[in-house]
Amino acid sequence: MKLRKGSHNATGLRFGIVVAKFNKFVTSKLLSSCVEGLTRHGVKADDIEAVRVPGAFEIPLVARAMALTKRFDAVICLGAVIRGDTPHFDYISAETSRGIGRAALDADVPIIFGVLTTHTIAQAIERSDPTKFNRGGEAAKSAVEMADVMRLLRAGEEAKPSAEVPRARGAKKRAPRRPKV
Ligand code: INI
Repeated sequence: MKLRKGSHNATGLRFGIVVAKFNKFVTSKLLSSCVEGLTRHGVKADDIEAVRVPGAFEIPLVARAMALTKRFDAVICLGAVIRGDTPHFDYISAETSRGIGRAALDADVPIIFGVLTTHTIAQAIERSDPTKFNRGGEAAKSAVEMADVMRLLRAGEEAKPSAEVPRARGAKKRAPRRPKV
């Protein structure tokens, strides 16, 4: 069995970040922990590009556009959707998570869901606290791992000759091609 695992060394990899301005008192902390996390994994400041959007709802479109440029090994989405008294939270959080998932599949690039969806402001503050478990730092770690997993898989695709793919049972071995003269 071959076990493919992404490493946590991201030297030379490039990352895009999309961060929502809504609930900035939370998202600014997510952003700083995310950048710090990437840097700790060896990413250079010049290899990180961040784009601000009004709110979480706008994240998927921009994340998709960034990923489609193919300039980034992974794109990280940061935001904070906090429940209020109306159903607004449900619409924004559902659309944001669905859109981010779809964007990753459309662009074929890892897009990381670093968007907090919390019942209370206190929960959002706790999850963005740089001294505790912080979603921004966690998103950076996931991005580095996913970028490396995809790099490994793609390198494998290029390197693996078709003969290594097991033949279906009963399939005949192909005669070698005669060289053209
Ligand atoms: N955007 C957020 O990022 N978080 C929220 O909690 C939020 N709430 O609760 O309204 C929010 N709304 C704005 C939304 O994301 C869009 O920016 C807006 O609807 C314009 O499209």
